[in-house]
Amino acid sequence: MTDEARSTVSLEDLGPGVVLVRIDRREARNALDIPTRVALAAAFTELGQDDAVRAIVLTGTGKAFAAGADLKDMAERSAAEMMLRRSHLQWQAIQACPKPVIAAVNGFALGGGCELAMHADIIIAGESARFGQPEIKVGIMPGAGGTQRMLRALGKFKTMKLLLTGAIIDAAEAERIGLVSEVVPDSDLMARATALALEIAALPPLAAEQIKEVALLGEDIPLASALALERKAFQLLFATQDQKEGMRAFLDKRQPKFEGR
Ligand code: CO8
Repeated sequence: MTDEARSTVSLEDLGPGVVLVRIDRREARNALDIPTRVALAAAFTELGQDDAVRAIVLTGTGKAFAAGADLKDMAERSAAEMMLRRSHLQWQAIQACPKPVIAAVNGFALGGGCELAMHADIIIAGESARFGQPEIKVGIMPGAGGTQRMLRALGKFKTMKLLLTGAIIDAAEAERIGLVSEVVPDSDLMARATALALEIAALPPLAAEQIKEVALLGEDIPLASALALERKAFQLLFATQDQKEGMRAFLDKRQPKFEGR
């Protein structure tokens, strides 16, 4: 990660196996400019390869989780300039992270910010969080997976209403329609996201990675293939020491000690 990028994305240890990724461009409501996106991609690539990391919490700073792509930086760009940014490669780095990711949404998650939250596996929202894909209001459309991830998460009719109106919804509504996993008081947000991450981090990490990979890949392939993928991954976990330890500990009526092997 470059020094410039480090200034908007920082990493912090939250306890055994858990790392916090924090975006801090608070003066721009954490708008995702290029250095920030490059830094996020680098962070997720680095953490995804680190065996000691078992769960990641992603949050913003101040009033926003992230207010979307940086409109100041995009307003006068040509289509060719946008293509040459190849920003899908940065998003892919987050999508490809094999570790469980929890988004702790602390405020506005709009446009690319809502899309960033939807890259996570679990979304915990503070009660003052706001979600939306307002791109249509500035003459564009979601470009980081919003049309597809939201459709898969919410179904057609909730998604199309949000995409076509650009409406911004509150955390309670987001929970009601299935866009977030859980809503908590703002003051409890980081404690709840951290506790959940620590809970997951204490579980067998190879099982967690297989669950994530199979659930996400399986969503887009025919059911019979997805079930076969699930079966193979299930069988593969019998090659791990953690499977032996988990089942023996249950039978011995003791706490398991998982090693991630
Ligand atoms: N880009 C650049 N600057 C921003 C952005 C943004 N998305 N959002 C806020 N800012 C800046 C403001 O310009 C302002 O700067 P300045 O002090 O220099 O005037 C500062 O942040 C504070 O903003 P506000 O005064 O507006 O703060 P409020 O608390 O009153 O309002 C809002 C916060 C509601 C978040 C408001 O700022 C807002 O509506 N922002 C724009 C939201 C938006 O339209 N997002 C979608 C952008 S398009 C997009 O994301 C496309 C994604 C495509 C692919 C993904 C690529 C990353």
